[in-house]
Amino acid sequence: MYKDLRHFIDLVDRLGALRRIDGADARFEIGGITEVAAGLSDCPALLFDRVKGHKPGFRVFTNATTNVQRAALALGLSPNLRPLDALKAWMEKRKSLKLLAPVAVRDAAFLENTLAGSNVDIARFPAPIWHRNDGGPFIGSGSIVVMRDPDSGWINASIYRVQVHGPNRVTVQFDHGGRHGAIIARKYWDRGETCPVAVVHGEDPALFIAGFEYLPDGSSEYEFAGSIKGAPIEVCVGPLTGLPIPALAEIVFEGRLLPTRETTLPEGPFGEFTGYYAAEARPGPVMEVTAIHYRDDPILLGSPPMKPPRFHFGLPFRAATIWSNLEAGGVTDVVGVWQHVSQLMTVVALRARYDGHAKRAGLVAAAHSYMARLVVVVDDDIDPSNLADVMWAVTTRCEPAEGIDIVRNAWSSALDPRIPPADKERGITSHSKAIIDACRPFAWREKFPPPSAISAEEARQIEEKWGRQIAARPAADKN
Ligand SMILES: Cc1cc2nc3c(=O)[nH]c(=O)nc-3n(C[C@H](O)[C@H](O)[C@H](O)COP(=O)(O)O)c2cc1C
Ligand SMILES: [Mn+2]
Repeated sequence: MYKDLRHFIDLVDRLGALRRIDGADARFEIGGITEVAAGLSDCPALLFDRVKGHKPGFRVFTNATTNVQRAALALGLSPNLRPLDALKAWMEKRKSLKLLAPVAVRDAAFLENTLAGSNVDIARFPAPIWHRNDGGPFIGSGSIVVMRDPDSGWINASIYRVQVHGPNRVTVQFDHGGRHGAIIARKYWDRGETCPVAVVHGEDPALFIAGFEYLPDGSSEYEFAGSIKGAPIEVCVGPLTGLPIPALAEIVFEGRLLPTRETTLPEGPFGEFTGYYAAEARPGPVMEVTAIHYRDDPILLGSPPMKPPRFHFGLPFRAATIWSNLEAGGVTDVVGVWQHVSQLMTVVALRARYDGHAKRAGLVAAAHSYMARLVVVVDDDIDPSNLADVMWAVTTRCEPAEGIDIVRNAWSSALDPRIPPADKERGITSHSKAIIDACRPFAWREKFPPPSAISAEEARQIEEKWGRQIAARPAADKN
């Protein structure tokens, strides 16, 4: 298992999946190159150095986990698993994870360099303007924000975007008041205090994953990341905030989050994972950065939201959670769950055993599908990770007049581009979901026309025997 982000980058390099890019501009170019690379079928990871106007060695790493192989690597799974097998392996590993408390160490790599007081200057670091109409540079696109609950002492460390506003000022964006970071900050503010906070950039990939997971309040992302790795996260006390900070992190901001009653700055707009700008600039909570610590030749982990199907994670982690929810709820015979279009569509594959089984699965999956308007249930001969296969089932096994149900006022978000502006102004953040039953109708499934294609097993045998000849191109292919 990798030790930190640098080690992970080495492993990616050894897989042949790393591209080094020198001389790009943090203004639009790093974002543009990241987006183009993420659209390629092999979707390489990128390490930017010699960023225009910045010291050599001050680097940005993007597309860290955007394909199946690197998402598996970050989870400590074999990078050679096929997509659905990798997701299943994660679902099973996740179920059996034992939370591992972090361990305190005295010395931290991030303390190699410190800028404090009037020397704090965020502009030293190449913070990209990721998309053309963003409100400014975002140094935190995949960075974790660390806070301590003042009542219980619980440490929360999850991902919220961080926009740069000046040499020592950033904003932190909480999507809604239920975010753990928002709940904790409010407790300090309600007592008339500022909230101690650390923003950790260039964190361990296991922390990047943990920062995205929905964990119950009181449960620390540090513990979850430690359990992914099978070794506790090493933390060192931040000299200014007293917060425990991952010792091998690349860049650390320490400071205080100011009460929004007194101080805000316009946050956003920011290109979202739906492929749109969901909102204009809005007042956001301000962090005053009182110290910056960084390793020699620091690496910023950047993970800009991009137009689907590009997504931060090449394995749809939340499909693994839905799969577990189905099992925990007693829905048997689920053989796969996947999400397409950057989480905006959920597919469940199962072996239907009784009438209503598929709909039961569809309803549970819909309940847990954040922002997804489409939930599809398919038979077990369909690979849910293969969108072409899924659409074949939808177009041949589902009679729309019978097989599509609409659930209204269901879970979405203010980021949803299709909620009318007037509704959003009234506080509406829900939408409707179509549950598409694309399984063979249960009552006459035995009479359903049999598929004509060869089985997956036969296909593999043919591949083995004839594969080289199929793949060979004629030597004189002039067309
Ligand atoms: C790359 C990335 C960027 C994210 N940006 C934000 C953000 O700006 N604001 C937000 O509220 N959630 C954001 N999220 C989602 C949260 O990190 C995620 O829902 C997490 O579970 C919230 O943690 P919490 O339950 O501790 O609040 C982002 C997730 C990822 C992977
Ligand atoms: Mn949390």
